[in-house]
Amino acid sequence: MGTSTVPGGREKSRDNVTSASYMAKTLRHSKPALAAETVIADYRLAYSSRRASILGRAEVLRGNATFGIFGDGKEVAQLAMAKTFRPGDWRSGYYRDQTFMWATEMSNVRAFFAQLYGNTNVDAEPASAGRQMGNHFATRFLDDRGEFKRSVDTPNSTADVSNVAGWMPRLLGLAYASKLYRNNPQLRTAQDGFSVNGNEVAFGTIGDAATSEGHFWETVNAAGVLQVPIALSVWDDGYGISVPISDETTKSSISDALRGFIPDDRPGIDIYVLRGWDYAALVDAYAAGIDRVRTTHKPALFHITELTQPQGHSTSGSHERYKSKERLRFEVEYDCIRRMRDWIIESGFASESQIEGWEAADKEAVEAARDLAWEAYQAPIRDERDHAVSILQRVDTPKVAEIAATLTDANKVTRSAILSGVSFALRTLRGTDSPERTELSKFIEDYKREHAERYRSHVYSTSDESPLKVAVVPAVYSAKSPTVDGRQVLLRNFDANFARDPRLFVIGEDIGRLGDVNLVFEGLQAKYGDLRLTDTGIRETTILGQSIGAAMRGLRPICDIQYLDYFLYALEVAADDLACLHWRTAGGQKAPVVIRTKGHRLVGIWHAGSPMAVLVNALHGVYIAVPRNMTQAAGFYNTLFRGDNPGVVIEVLNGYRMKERVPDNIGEFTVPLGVPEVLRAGTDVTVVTYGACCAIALDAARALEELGISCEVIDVQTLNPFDVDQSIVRSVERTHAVLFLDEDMPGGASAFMMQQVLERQNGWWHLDAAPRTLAASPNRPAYGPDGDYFTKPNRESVVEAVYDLMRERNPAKFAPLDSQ
Ligand SMILES: Cc1ncc(C[n+]2csc(CCOP(=O)(O)OP(=O)(O)O)c2C)c(N)n1
Ligand SMILES: [Mg+2]
Repeated sequence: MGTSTVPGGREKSRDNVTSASYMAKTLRHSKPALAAETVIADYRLAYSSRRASILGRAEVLRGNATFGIFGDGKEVAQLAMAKTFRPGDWRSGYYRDQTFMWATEMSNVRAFFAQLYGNTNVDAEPASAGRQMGNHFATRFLDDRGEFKRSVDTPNSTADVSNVAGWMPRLLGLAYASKLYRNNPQLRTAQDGFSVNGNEVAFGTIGDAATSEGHFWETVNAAGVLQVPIALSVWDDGYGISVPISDETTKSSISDALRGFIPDDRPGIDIYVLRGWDYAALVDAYAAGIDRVRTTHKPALFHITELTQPQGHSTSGSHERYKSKERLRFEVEYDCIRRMRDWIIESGFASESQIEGWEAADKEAVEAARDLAWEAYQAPIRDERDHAVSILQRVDTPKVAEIAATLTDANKVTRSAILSGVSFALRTLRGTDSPERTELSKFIEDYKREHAERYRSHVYSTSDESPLKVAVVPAVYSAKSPTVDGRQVLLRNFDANFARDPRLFVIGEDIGRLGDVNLVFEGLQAKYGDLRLTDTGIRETTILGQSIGAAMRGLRPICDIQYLDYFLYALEVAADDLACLHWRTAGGQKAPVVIRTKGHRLVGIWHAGSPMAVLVNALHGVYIAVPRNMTQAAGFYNTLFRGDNPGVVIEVLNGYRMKERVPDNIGEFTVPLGVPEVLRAGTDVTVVTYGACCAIALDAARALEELGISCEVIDVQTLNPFDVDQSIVRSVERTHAVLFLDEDMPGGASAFMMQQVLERQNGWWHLDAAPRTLAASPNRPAYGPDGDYFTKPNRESVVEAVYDLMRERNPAKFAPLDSQ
C-alpha cells in the first residue's frame, strides 16, 4: 500500500527530486486550519453521499432503475479537492465524482436520483435530461437560446462520457484555454465572461485502470509540454472492475510509472501521492497543490491511493467473486468514511453520539430526496398513463382491458409500456370507425412527437448562431481577381479570418514554423504569433481534445489533422465526445470546433484514403463538408467560423497546386451547408458526387458527350447536412437515371447518398434504370504510380458505368463498348 503525503513524487528519502523538498515546504506553510463545523459538514456530506450510493444500488436491484455506478469509497478525497474548486474552474471527470459534484454544488442528491431513474425533465435532471446513465455529470453552461453563459461566475463541469479516459483529451483543452487567456494579449476583451486572466484550473479525475488508455498518456505528456493548469486526480482503488492493478500498471503504481514527469531543472508535472482516507492530509495537500497549479500554471497529478469500493464496481456484478478475503477485509478497515469518523472522534471534533444523530438525520434526508425524485419522475408518466387508460377502458376487448389493468397496477410506469399498449389497442380497432380509434391515433401521434423531442433533440445547434443560419455571401470576382495556386486561396482566407477574430487559433502538426505541410499557413505564425498558430506533437486524439475544451471556453479552435487517414486516431473523441456533446446534454453544452483535414487523393496508402462513411456514420452532430476545391473549402470555413456547430472540412489533397481565382471578398464570402451545386447540366443521367471525384465526373462527362450521352454532374458539397432542400431529386425527375460516385469503399458514402436521394427524396419513383454506385475497390490505394488509378474511380470507369446504364435503358441505341 502507498504510504504518505509526498509532494513531488514518492515517499521520503527514496526520492531525491528537487521539486519534492520545494513542495513539502509549500505544504507546511499553507496548512489550513480546520474548523469543527467544516469537518462536520464535510463528514455529513460524505455520509450522505455514501447513503445515496447504497440506496441507489437498492433502487437498481428493486427494478426502479436500470444500472447503477456510484462514488462510494472515494468520498473523502473528493471533499478535499472540492475545497479548492473556485467559480470559473472546470471539471472533466468520471462516474465516481458524486461527492465532489455535491460539495461544489454542481449537482445534488435529488439530481443524482433523477438521473438514476432516467427522468427526461431537464429541470430535474439538468446534466442530460435522462440521456446519460447515473453519475454522468454536466453543468449547463448554455442559456435557453443555446448561447454561452458567463462561466467565470459558476463552477463548471463538462459532460461525462462512459468510455474510460474519453474525457482526458478535453481536459487538456479546458486548461489550454486558461493558458491562452493568460498569455495572449489579443484576447483581453474576448475573455469577458470566460476567464479572469487565465486563473481557472481544469480539474480531472480518472480511475487507476483507465490510466492504461492511450488517451491518458497522450494528455499527460501534452500537459507537461504545454505547461497548462491541469489538476488531475487518479482515484486508485486497485481495480478496473475485476482486473487488479498488478495487471494494469507498470510497478502497480501510476505515480511510480510517471516519475520521469516530475520537474527537475526542466518543467514537468508535479506529482502528489496521498492516501484516500486521510482527510486532514488530503485537505492540506490539495490546498497547496491547487494553489500552485492556479498561480504558476504548472500541471499536477494527485495519485490518491488506498481507496475502496464498498459495493464493488457497479450494479452489474459482485466484487466478492474476484477479491480475496484479505482485500475485502482491507476495504472495510480502510473505508475512508469509517477512518474519517474515527479521526473526528479521536481529534475531539465531535462525539460518537453526536455523529450518530447526524447520521440518522442525513439518512432520512437522503431517503426523502430519493422519494421526491421518484415521485417527480413517475408523476407525469402516471398522468399520461391515466389518459391512455381512460381511452383503453372504452375499447371493449378482453386483451385491451388486460393491458389497461396491467398499466394501472404497475408500480413503475414506463412510456414505452404505455405506447406499446395503446398501439396494440389501435391495431385491434383497425377497419372500424369509432371515437376511441380517433383518440388513440391522436394519442399516439402526439406521444411520438413528444418523444422525438425528448430523446432526439439537440443533435445540432438550433441557436441563432447555427451555421445553417449564417448569411450566404456569394464569392465576388472582378477583372482584377488574381489566379493563384489553390493553397494561396486558403492562405489568404485564413489570414483574413485570423485578422477578423482574435479567438481563432489553429493547433496541429507542422502548421506553425513550417506553415503547414502544404504551406497553407505560410508566414501566418510570424504575423499572428505562436499562440494563434501552434505546432503540436503528433497526437491527433489530444489535438482534438485540446480544441474541444478550448471551444467550450469561448475560443474558436481550428483542429488541424494532417491527413484524413490519421483522423481515425481522433475518431473516438470526435464521435464519443464532440459529436454527441450537444445532444447528450440536451442542449446544455457545445463545442464549436472546426476540424481541418485533407484527404481523398495523393500517393501512398495513408495519404489517399477517403473513409467518408466512417465519418458520416460516426459523427452525427458534426457537419461534414467535402469541397471540390480550395475556394469552396474557404467558403465552408467562413460559414463554420461564424457558426456554433462543430464541423469538419476535408480539403482535396491534390488540389493545392491547381489554379483558382481569389474572390475579392476573401475571408467574407460563405458557402452554405447542405446546398448541392449543379456543375454541369445534362439530360440523360445524373451523376451525384463530391470532393476530388467532381473533377473526374466532369472529365468523364466530356468523354460521354462524345458518345452522345448528356450527364448532369452534381456536387453535393456537404455530406452532412445532405441536400437540405432535397434538390437532387429534381434532377433525377428529368434524367430518370442516377449514378452515385465517390472514392470511399463500396457501400460507403455512395450508398449513403443513394439512400438519401432514393429513399428520403423518393428518387426511386423517377428511375427507369437501376440506380448505381461507383466507389473505390475494397482495398487500400496502392502506392505505385498506377495504384490509385486501379483502385479509385477514374474517367474510364465512370464512362463505363454511365454507358452501361444507358445501354440498359436502350440497348439498340448503345452498342456494347467491348467486344461482347
Ligand atoms: C474504453 C472503455 N473500455 C471498457 C469499459 C468498461 N469499463 C467500465 S469501467 C471499467 C473499469 C474502470 O476502472 P478504473 O479506471 O480503475 O475506475 P474505477 O471504476 O475502478 O473507479 C471498465 C473496464 C469502458 N467503459 N470504456
Ligand atoms: Mg479502479
